[in-house]
Order: sequence, then C-alpha cells, then structure tokens
Amino acid sequence: MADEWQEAYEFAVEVARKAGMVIKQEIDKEMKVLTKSSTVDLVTKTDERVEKIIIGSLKTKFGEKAHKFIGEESTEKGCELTDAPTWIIDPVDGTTNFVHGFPFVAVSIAFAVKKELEFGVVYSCLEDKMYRARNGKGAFCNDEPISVSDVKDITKSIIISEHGTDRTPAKVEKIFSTMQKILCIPVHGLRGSGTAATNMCLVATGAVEAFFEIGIHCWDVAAGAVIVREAGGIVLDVSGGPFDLMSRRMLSANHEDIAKRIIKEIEVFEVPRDDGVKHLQQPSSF
Ligand code: LIP
Repeated sequence: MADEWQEAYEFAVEVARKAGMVIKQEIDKEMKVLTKSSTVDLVTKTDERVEKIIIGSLKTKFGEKAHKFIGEESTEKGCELTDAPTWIIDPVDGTTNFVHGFPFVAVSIAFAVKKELEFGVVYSCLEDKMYRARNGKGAFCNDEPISVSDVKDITKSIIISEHGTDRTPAKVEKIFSTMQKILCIPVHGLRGSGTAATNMCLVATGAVEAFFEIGIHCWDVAAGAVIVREAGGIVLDVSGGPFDLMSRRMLSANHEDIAKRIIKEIEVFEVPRDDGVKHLQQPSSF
C-alpha cells in the first residue's frame, strides 16, 4: 500500500529549513516587538511572516481545504484538533530568544491524522540541527539516528524545566518550588534552552534526561513528542497520566524511573486548555 504521508513528511523538512533561513536572516536586524498574553509573551513580524510562509507552502502543496492548520500566530482563541489531517505549527519557538539573539530558536512542524501524531520536524535553525521523526520509523538529527539517555538514577541526571511567560506570583512560586525540590534531590543540574521543541530534542538525543513544563501550547510540543517517543523516550502528563496534546502540560523523559521521581516533586497548577475543554484528571500510568 502506498505510504500516503511520506511525501508530506519529506516536504515538512524542506519547509522547516526554508523557514529557518528566514529566521537566521532576521535575527540580527532591528525588530518591532509586540506582546500577547503578558508583557513578557513576545511576538514579532517574523513569527507571523514565517507562519504564513509555512502554511502557504503547505496549502500550495496539499490544497487549501484538504488539511487543517493550527498555528501559534493564527490561533486567536481555543483551537480544536479534529480527525482531519492537521498541521500543528510553531513558526518561531523561542521568540524571546529570537528577540534577544539568544542562540536557540526552532521551527516546529507536526502532522496529526485522526488526532494521532504521525510525524514531527524541529529545525533548531541557529544550530543548523534538523530533528525529525515519524511513527515507527525512528528519530534523527541531521539524518543521524538519535536515542535517549540510558541514565535511570535521577541523581546522575540533568533535568530541563522552563518558567514560561506567566508571571502570576502564585504560579511562579509553584514553578520555582518545584525546581528547588528537583535540584535538591539532588540532580546534576537544571537547564532550559527557552524553546520547548529544542528541549524535547535534547531529551531525544540523550543530552538531558527529562523536560517538563506547565503552560506550553500544543504547537510547542507536538513535533517534539514524536521525536522523543521515536528516540525511545516517553511523553506523559505531568501527573503521570497519558499525554494530552491540548492540555498545556507535558513531561518528556528517557525512562519511567526518571519520570516517576520528577512527578513526585511537580506542584501542578491549572492552565486553560488549548481546546478550551475543562481538564479531566486522567489516572496515572505508574
Ligand atoms: C516558548 C516555549 C517555552 C516556554 C516559553 C514560550 P514560544 O514558546 O517553547 O517552553 O517556556 O515561555 O512559550 O512562545 O517562544 O513559541
């Protein structure tokens, strides 16, 4: 049977690379910075321009109506993931980094069919690292196979957590209290690149053992979820339940031992879902 999504997978890599070239051209130029959900949730004309290039290329290739699109900069309010073939796009993941010239900015493109993630592409464009993965076909960085770390002892791990763009004191307190508890397990270190997609690729390459965050969006993590899983890792809800792409909560890890130990320390707080549906607690898989 013809593999109907292989062409889309290969095309997504081409489009991600083209989008990354635009980011690289623009990062050193003067730019107008606007804000979204808070004074520190930044957006630039490049975010919007790159998303238009990506979606325009995909519509030209696959038709205006055949596929659906969920893009960070074209999603006003809640977004719904349907059974239709759907592209889930973050044109500039790490916008704050982009504005400041901090060298971690990624293009993240994922593709879902019947609500199942089929493939993901993350182009860390300033590093020129093209991460990609397709269900059942492995994960790669610049066409070299990648796999998660084999460390199971959390005291020998590096963990990534991000503080996000919400500055509500009660949430910030939970975020840093969680970080403090994890740091003092102890772990070897806490890190964060400032882009969820890149953080997940760092889990997939074994550079770190886990990355978790509450407050990310579906477009930040959809592609990285496929890449982590195909690299041999796991992607869960921060409570240990099944990963829910629209929940804005995610824990990716190399192994369940690491995931279980982190889950014990996470102080969970509520955030509105991407699809606007009330968060239903799922049973933990541990
Ligand atoms: C970013 C995420 C990151 C989060 C930042 C921001 P953006 O996405 O990738 O994990 O901590 O607050 O949301 O907004 O740069 O596309």
